[in-house]
Amino acid sequence: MKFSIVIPTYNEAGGIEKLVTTLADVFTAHGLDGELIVVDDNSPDGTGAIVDRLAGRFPVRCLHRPGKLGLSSGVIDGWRWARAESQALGAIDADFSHDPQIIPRMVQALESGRYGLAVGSRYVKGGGITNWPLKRKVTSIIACMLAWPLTPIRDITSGFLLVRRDALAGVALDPIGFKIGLEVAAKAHYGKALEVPYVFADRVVGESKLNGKEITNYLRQLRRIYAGRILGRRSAHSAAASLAGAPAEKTV
Ligand SMILES: Nc1nc2c(ncn2[C@@H]2O[C@H](COP(=O)(O)OP(=O)(O)O)[C@@H](O)[C@H]2O)c(=O)[nH]1
Ligand SMILES: [Mg+2]
Repeated sequence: MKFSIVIPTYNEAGGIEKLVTTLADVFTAHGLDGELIVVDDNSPDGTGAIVDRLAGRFPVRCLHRPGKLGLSSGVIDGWRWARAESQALGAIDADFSHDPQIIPRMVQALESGRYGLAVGSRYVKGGGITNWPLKRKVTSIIACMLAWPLTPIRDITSGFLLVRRDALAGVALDPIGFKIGLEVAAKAHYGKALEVPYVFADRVVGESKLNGKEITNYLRQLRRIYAGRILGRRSAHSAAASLAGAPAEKTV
């Protein structure tokens, strides 16, 4: 199965080359036909230029956006830009928090035909979190619990996922905030989902972009999804964007 994985970046110059080469090695070692799409929001540290230099040697392309437009909207724009042959679309953070070594299992899950969505999960047996402060662990668990009524997926705030492309057909994904995994899990037509355990490691290079605004965005996103469910509609918000069409350069 051919697939495309988006890496959203904002100031990830310290680790992006290592991540691209590591992912390319994983693809080669497992005979996987994966494409990498870095969506860079004009990072002041030059992340996008680094990726452009890697593009000839590795299966990677960079979508340059003009400014910081948000994580979820970056993933959605990257998916729109994915090569036509890819039957699955994914996302992984640029900071090595998500373990690239589980990608072959995620691909296998979709290839088996039993699952339409594979989620890298901290909250199933075998998964976990290292070196996160207690405050962040508690915030993450509460964030997940707020979404548990929506799906059986435990790690609903995970941004590490692979989904069948056809599961997104006609689905209006809301580009708000950080939690693209929640959008997909709550709205896409994927049938069954598999949570693949991994141990989340806090970044060692660069800085987290999660802030109070993103926490508010998450609560707004949840409110829209719950409202959509209650009203019997898939999405309750007019800003929602389907995957059809070219990636927006400004707002989605
Ligand atoms: N393109 C883009 N990427 C972003 C943006 N905000 C965060 N990211 C990327 O999204 C990923 C997760 O962000 P991070 O700061 O590590 O969040 P945390 O893991 O929740 O602390 C990283 O690869 C970031 O570089 C954004 O506004 N635009
Ligand atoms: Mg991170």
